[in-house]
Amino acid sequence: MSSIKGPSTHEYDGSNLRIAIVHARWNESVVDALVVGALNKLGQCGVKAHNIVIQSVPGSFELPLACSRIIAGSRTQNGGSTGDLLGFTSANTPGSVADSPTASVPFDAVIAIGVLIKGATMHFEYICDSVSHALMRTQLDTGVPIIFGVLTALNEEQALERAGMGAGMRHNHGEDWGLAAVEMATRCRIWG
Ligand code: DLZ
Repeated sequence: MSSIKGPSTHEYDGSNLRIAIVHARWNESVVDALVVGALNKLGQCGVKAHNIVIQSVPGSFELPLACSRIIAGSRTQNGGSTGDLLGFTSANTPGSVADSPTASVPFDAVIAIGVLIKGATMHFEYICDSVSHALMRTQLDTGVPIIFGVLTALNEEQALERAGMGAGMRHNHGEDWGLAAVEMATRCRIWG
């Protein structure tokens, strides 16, 4: 049976947009698939490879601060490498798009990607709650759309399915996040 879930698709032209992807490294194989899904959609929407910056952080708990600093850094830096924004290198980024030299142009949107899988303790609940609230607060404080690419899965199977890696559902939610980034970035330019 087909599903009614998900946004209706409306593709926007991303050829003038600058997008950052910030991803956690916990549950890395699933995260990598989601990042590739997002990259594929960004590419299909015309976002140029040199306008996509990828940074990683240890776990999902670190995503909000990283998004905040990356947005602030892109507003103040004067050229140079995006690796300077957080002091990271591109060594552990998945997919074919690595950190690239950038102009001093602010990001139009940031996609925050992480995979939280429930364990035996309350860790999951605390991180899910704090990360979702902090990402929302960061996008409202900065005015830059932050796409919520954090899977909050009750088990590994749920996470794999949502990254297009499961036995059943093959949809990769990273693709939705890529589309959402381009749409929100475009709309925010129009709204001013
Ligand atoms: C500690 C932890 C645990 C138990 N589980 C996850 C997870 O499923 N997904 C994830 O992205 N990160 C996890 N982490 C790491 C925390 O997000 C964070 O990196 C550490 O607590 C250090 O602040």
